[in-house]
Amino acid sequence: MPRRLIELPLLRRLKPGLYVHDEEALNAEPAIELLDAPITPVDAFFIRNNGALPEIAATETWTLTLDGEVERPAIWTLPELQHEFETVTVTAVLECAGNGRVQFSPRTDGLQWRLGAVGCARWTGVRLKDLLAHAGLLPSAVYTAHHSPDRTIADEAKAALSRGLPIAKALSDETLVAFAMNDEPLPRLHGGPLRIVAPGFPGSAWQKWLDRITIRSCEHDGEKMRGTDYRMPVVPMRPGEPIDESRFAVLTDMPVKSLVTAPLDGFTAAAGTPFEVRGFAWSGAVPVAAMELSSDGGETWREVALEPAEGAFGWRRFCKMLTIARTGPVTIMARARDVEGGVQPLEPPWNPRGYCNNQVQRVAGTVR
Ligand SMILES: Nc1nc2c(c(=O)[nH]1)N[C@H]1C(S)=C(S)[C@@H](COP(=O)(O)O)O[C@H]1N2
Ligand SMILES: [Mo]
Repeated sequence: MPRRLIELPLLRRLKPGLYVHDEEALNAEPAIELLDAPITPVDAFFIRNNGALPEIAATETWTLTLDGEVERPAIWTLPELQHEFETVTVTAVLECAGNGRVQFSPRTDGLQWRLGAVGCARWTGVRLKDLLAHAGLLPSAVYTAHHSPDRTIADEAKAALSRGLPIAKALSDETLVAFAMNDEPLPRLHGGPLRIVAPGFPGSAWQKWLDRITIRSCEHDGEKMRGTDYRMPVVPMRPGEPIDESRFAVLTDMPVKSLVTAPLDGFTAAAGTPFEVRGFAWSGAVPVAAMELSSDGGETWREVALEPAEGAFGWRRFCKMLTIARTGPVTIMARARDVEGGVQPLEPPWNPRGYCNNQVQRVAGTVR
């Protein structure tokens, strides 16, 4: 299918240095060192597509329809949205639920993401709740359904992804219909002209190329909302256990997590000489409380300071000078804790599709 591969040079030009997992649907992630900035630049931001990139007509002719369980269905062009509703900016982490999947053992289906399917950006748009208020939600409204023109690679008739939000999340202040990323028009690779921004929810809930929102009276059951797609077992499962899909629930808030952006795996440090350990901590709905590092295989942990986030859904930087006296191999371990006591585990809870791996990160190096 050569017409899809045409997009690969575009990706290489716009995002040099990303590791491309899949050329047909364009899935790519940056090396960890590219994530060492408080606001992830667009050219370092991962891309996740479940289908082919859609053909996008000019931004000015793009429309968003809102219908379903509402009193007054509506349709807006992008300029109309921008003029009729207040524009707000939210800084938020966008993370694919499959980020870190490669660390699951036994291996699970799905793209074998390393640790780079995450970034923190400034998202600008209108509040979804303002659009819903304008249309007037009926009492029967319980879920949103989001639609886009992108189609599955194997089947042109099938939507690549159609996800939705519980109505409470749709009505939250932070949930946007966004048209800009890092103060620039939302790039096409990130869903421009319009996408959902659902801070704290997995990336799959951040529908790209949004052209219709239908309000539903039941949980949405669109593409990638059924079976084990972006759903987790309600009670933890053992590998090999039979799958009972009725005991799976849609992924909502992401767990507490952190990323060490320096030093990198394979680093060397001089004995007795300080070197900097730094990175970010974030979580879904429950705020981050603390960040801890260990350099002795997890025997002892020391708390390190976290800088304030840019808003409730941004990530928080930590920077700590470490000095290790003894020469030989060393592993730095990092874990964040949330205000409810949730902490990154040593082993991620295994699940059939490899979602939500928030295991303690290990960075191995040598002290000389
Ligand atoms: N229309 C559409 N929206 C989508 C997807 C998709 O395949 N199609 N993928 C989702 C998933 S799984 C993720 S992780 C994020 C990734 O957003 P990004 O490509 O801007 O990083 O987009 C989400 N929105
Ligand atoms: Mo994702």
